[in-house]
Formats: sequence, C-alpha cells, structure tokens
Amino acid sequence: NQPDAQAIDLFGIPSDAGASCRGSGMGPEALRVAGLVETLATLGHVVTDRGDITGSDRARTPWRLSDERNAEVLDIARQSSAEALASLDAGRLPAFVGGDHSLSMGTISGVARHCASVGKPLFVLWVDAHGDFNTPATSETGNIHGMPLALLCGEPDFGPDYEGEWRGLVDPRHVTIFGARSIDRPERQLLERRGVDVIDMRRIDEMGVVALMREVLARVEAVGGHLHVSLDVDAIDPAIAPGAGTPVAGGLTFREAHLVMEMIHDSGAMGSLDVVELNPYLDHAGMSARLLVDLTASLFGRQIMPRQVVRISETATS
Ligand code: B3U
Ligand code: MN
Ligand code: MN
Repeated sequence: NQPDAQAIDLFGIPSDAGASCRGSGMGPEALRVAGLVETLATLGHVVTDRGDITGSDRARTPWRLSDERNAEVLDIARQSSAEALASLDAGRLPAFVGGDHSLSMGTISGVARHCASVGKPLFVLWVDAHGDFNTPATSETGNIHGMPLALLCGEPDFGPDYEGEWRGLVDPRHVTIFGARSIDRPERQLLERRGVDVIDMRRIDEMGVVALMREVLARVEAVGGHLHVSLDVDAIDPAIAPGAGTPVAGGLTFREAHLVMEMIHDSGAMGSLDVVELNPYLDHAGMSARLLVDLTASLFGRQIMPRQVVRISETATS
C-alpha cells in the first residue's frame, strides 16, 4: 500500500430529479461498470461501496412535475448530508457519484457541518461549464441542478423548505468555479456581488491551468483548509465527454482536466468529492464514464511516472 492510502466511502446518488433531462440517474451504475471501485483499490486505497442513496419515489415515468421532483431533491439531500457528515467524522473520505448536480447541496452541507465541528475552513472547487448559482428567482429553467451553489452560499429566495439545513453553509469567497463558459446574466451579477472566484475558459486559455490551480490550492493550504471538489462532467469538452445533459462547447481538454486532478491530489487538500451529471444515455460507448474513472484515479494519486523522476531540477544535474 502507498503511504497516502485513504479510506474512501463511495455513495451512488442515482437521481436526475434536479435536471432538465433524464439519464444522469443512471450515472452511478455506469461509473461502477467502468471500474471506479476497482481502479481506486488498485491505487492502494481502501474503498467501501456504500450503495445508493435514493429518494422516496424512484418511479420516473412519466417525468414528474417539478414540485414532486423538488421534494425528491430535498429527501436525497437530507440523507446525503448525514452520510457525508458521518463519513468525515469517522476519518474517511466520502465520494458521491451522481446523479445531477443538485445532490451537492446535501453532500456539501454535511461536509460544512463536519468542518464547522472540527474548526477547519471549507473551500469548494466547483469544476463545471456552468455557475450553478441561480436561485428560484433568477433561473430561466427552474431546474435545481442550476442552483445548488447559490443555496449553499446563502442566497435568500429559496423558500421555507430550504431554510436552515442547507442555506448559507459555505462562504462564497471560499468558492472557485473552474471551467465556466455558460453563465446566465443574473447569475453572473450574483457571482460578482458575492465575490465568487470564477475561473472561466478565457482565464484558463490566457493563464493555463497550472498557474490558476496553484493559486486556488495555495489559498486552501495557507489556512489548512478542507477542499471539497465537485466535478461536473460538462466541465470537460463534449467532444471527449459527450455523456452530459447540458453540453457546452470549448471545455477542458483531456490533459488540462487530468493536470487539474493531479495537482489537487498532490496538494493533499481534498477531503471530499462529488462526481456528477454523467448521463450514460447520451454517452458514446462508455467513453465519458471511463474518462471520469480515469480523472478520479488522477485525483486519488495515479501517476504516469513517479513525480521525482520527471522533476526538471533533478534531470538537469544528472
Ligand atoms: N444555467 C442554466 C443551465 C444549467 C446549469 N446547470 C446545468 N445547466 N447543468 C440553468 O438551468 O440554471
Ligand atoms: Mn453543475
Ligand atoms: Mn454543468
């Protein structure tokens, strides 16, 4: 076993109740079929597949009204929050695979409760083509998967169902959105007003992922923070990750995405993870599922060569 072997709790959240189109509910099975558990185990980690967290009503045909879907989102969020908290309290690393991105309001609320109890500052890295910072007032679609970050950061107009348990557990100035290229106008205003660090594709093109990620990770490391990574498959370019319900052209390349994951791993700061929005119904022969498994492997320490062998300072003197 490697020195940084981790105890990982894997949870599936097979729900697409927060999304505009169906299919991401099949994401957890596709990731399992693509070898997620075995791949992490091969890296030396001790992985426990804790099975699926499901809502009270999994009957999905016909596609239900949004009120019923919202009830399912909340039902799942309550359970995921409790699981995230329990897993972290037990000294383990919870990894949630979805499922649409609304699941993160539950997972991150549990993470936030853990961090508050141990006095660790929480940072969220939201790797996504979208901002997911809409509210019921600003959203054009009404889909909750476009809103979880706004809720977690404390936006007010979510209504009584969303009070207390979820709202305002995350400091917006500790949130980085990485890979953004589709932000609605009112969403953009909110992001600016709350001081969220939005690393959009132009910044990535201009600065490169290494310089940008170093900054993000340095902020976390400076205060010994807990980094929660929320990886939305649509951050990656749809040409190589077509299994996404709301694809946007011009995403992260294969190597950019891997490098981001490798840097996160090397920082040692990641304490919890979501992998969301994989839609196997839209995927091409499992290619997006396999890519997500490989990216997760990079997050958990897979390397092409051991780092010290390729350090320029060492190769230069030998
Ligand atoms: N901003 C749009 C689109 C969207 C956000 N997240 C996803 N799609 N996956 C919305 O619906 O809020
Ligand atoms: Mn998202
Ligand atoms: Mn997205």
